[in-house]
Amino acid sequence: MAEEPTATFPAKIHVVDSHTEGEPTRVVLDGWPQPRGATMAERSDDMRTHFDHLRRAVVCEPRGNDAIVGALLTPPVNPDSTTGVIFFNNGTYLGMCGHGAIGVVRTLQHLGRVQPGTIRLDTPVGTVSAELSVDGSVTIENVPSFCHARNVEVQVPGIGLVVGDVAWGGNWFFITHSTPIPVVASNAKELTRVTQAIQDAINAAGITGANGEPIDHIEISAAPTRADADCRNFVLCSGGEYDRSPCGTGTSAKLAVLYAKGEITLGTRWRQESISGSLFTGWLTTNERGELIPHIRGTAYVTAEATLLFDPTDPFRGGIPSA
Ligand code: PYC
Repeated sequence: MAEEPTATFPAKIHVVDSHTEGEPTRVVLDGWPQPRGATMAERSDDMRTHFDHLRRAVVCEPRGNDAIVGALLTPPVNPDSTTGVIFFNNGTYLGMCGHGAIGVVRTLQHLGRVQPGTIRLDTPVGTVSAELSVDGSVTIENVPSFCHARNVEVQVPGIGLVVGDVAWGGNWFFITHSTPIPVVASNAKELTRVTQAIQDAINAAGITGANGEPIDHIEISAAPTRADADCRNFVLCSGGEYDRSPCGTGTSAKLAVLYAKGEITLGTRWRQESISGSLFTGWLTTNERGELIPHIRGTAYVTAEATLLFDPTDPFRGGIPSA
């Protein structure tokens, strides 16, 4: 079993599960020791160092699955924020997570902790504001996003030359239109293989974000299938699983690329369809520093309240790491 000899497990962890436009989020309410740090980035590092076994135990099989994004709630670091949140998945930790932020807001509403209005979430990459509407939809005002590099070429073994744009939307993305197969749900396994090959080629070629950060999300943009959408995507996430939603940080990165190419202006409504057929609506504004601020609107639904148990005699209590 891949469990550290010193790993300790609580008896119980309480979670609330939801899905945002098809993509699951598991919010950890209590039972998990709080990570230490004055900033959310420090807390995320502390979580990686001291509680990585809990990440696996909470989101990997047998309690979870590869698609789930976990969200640990912490006290906020800014006095006017509602909560801190650290997102994690089957493989690693995320800077931000758009679908996850929408799931957190709807979970807090479900628990009676927030009402329609503005909610502020502190994340490791900055504070995100969310507007919860009376109809249950949530609009995230994301961290500043930008297009870092356009028309980046990478040779992908078995596929050939792939050209894409590198952009930041709260995570780093390589966004391409190149796809050897149609972007439809029945091709999800093959699209996962293709995007993983692009991910591996990008790593091998040393292509990174603006300050050498690894690019860990690959997004294919294709023609929409819905009449009310502008584009359909397939997004490979950092844990190797694909996003069932249109990906909030991926849509943010896409908006920054479209703006850099002069294909949208500030305020243009962009309707991003997912591989599952669900939709986010996004648009850009600028802040006082002239940075691009993506706004992403979608809806989440609570699916479960659960108590996770950690039987000391269970050989798989620490989860089964993803293959
Ligand atoms: O919605 O930003 C997002 C996201 C990232 C990974 C999975 N979902």
